[in-house]
Amino acid sequence: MSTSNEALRTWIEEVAQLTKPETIHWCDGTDEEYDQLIQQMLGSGDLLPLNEDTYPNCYLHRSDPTDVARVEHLTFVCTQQQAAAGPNNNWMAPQAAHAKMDELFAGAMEGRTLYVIPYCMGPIDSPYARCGVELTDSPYVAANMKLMTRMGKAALARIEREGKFVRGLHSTGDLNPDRRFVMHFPEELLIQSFGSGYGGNALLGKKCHALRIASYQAQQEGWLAEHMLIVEVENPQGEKHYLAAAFPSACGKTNLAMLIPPQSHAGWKVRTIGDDIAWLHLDDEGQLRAINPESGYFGVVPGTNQKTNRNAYDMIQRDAIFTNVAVTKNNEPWWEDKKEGQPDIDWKGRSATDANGPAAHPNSRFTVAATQNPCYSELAEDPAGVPISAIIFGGRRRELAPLVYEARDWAHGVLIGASVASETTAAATGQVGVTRRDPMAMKPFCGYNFADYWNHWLSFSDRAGRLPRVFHVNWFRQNQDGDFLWPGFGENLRVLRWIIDRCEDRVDARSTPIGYLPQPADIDTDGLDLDGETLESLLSVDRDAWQAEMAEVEAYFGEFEDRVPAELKAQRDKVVAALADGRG
Ligand code: SAT
Ligand code: MN
Repeated sequence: MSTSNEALRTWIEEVAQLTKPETIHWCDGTDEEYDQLIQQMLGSGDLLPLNEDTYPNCYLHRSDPTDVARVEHLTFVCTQQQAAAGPNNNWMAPQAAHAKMDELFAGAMEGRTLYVIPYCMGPIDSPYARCGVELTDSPYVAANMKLMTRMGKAALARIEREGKFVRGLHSTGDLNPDRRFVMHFPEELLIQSFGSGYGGNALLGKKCHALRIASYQAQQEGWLAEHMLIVEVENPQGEKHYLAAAFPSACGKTNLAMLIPPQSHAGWKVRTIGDDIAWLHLDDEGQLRAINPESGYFGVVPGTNQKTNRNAYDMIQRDAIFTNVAVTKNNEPWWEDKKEGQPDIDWKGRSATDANGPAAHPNSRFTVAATQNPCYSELAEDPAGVPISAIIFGGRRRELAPLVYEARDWAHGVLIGASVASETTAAATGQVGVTRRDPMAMKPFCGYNFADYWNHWLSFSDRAGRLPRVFHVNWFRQNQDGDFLWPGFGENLRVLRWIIDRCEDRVDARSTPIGYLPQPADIDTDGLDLDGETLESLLSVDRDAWQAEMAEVEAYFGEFEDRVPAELKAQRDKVVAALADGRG
């Protein structure tokens, strides 16, 4: 294979000259090619077979123990002006970054195969989709890209038609953490990643392209690239709503996107459009529409069981790649809270009985094609996307944030999104469980200055006909003993119902300084083991704690100095004033 696109041809030649691969393989995206990649990795030991009877076509990949999560401290946005990247990104001057990366990539693919992976993010015929090409020496990346994106011939044809594409260069390198970098050059639509074979560091279509580079493109072109799931909720009368929700990594986006209605909710249907990323565009009528740029899921495995997420549990019984899980004596994949079997060998390949700590890595992952999801929505392939009724922000907060509340209007919603904070998880290297600001759950993923990004969000109120309503949820509120107050999982549908009822103007709400909260009676708790007092505390607003929160938000905004939009500050001041005088 080759290409009629000269820019692509020249780039591949340049990369080949620099990295010196033994051969070049053009990925065509066929199932036969996928099978060959798997066979080859089984031969090299990159993949281990799992029980063929109980887990057909499932494989285990063990990444290097130092390479198990995204590396935010080694991730850079390299714009000409440092201010364009903003305090929310590590920055390096493009020239310096290029020099550093050229040195690392020199000869890096000697004796290896260079895979050329043309891919399309979004339905192949969607005007909202965007293409890219990843060049990598990792067959694991090639196989994962086949599951996660529309990869191969059709994508290449679109690139040749359009001429424009994002370039991504990746090499696993020697996995030395001191020689590991994920560099983004938004102005050149270029990504370069060296020294990691793991998930978001290496599958460049995902966080690097579909979020960091795409957020930059979106600002220029007038749309939004967001860290959001997209879910379809259908009530027993057949009324459908599409919701987009942003939570930080490993806070349950995949679970919410695949929610199974509890028994108390017969007749309700929930279907998944996407579980991690949404691209949002205004259509000609001013309606915000969402596509999922991905075609597969790279989900957290631990905690997945028949009760917490039966859809996910079922869809990873076949045709899945597992990364860093443990295995049982029977050679089945095992993870904490699987509620089935016992670990024999841990994620590092050691006897699980000798290991202290979890047998599966807390950030171990599955990769599967989205079509394997029992509640997959065909609309994930609709070139026009789905109309969004509500945008939901959320974080992991032990205290403070109520179960659910609604913004007064779009601009207030932007404040709510910009103030999102969450306790950190194992999805990124670093300390777990510390609270950090994570605006729109985009802290690790916004490819430009957050202040400009908030401004871009605010600009939608001038352009859209009917904007979605904005909400905030918190499934993670705890009491003093550390017990969760809300049951979560399928029961979260009860909260989505309130959100939908608000969108349809079917329920009123309590006006509070932080926004609209449900009247307790409007959250259906029938059949839940949840007393009135607990519900009250789930829906309470502690004014002192919120004053402190707003002071923190002000200090956080201060990091962005005078670039912070005046409208955003005005929204914050309004909340502070309302808290102070007790107004609603
Ligand atoms: O970025 S990854 O793809 O490794 C997973 C995540 O953090 O959501
Ligand atoms: Mn994510």
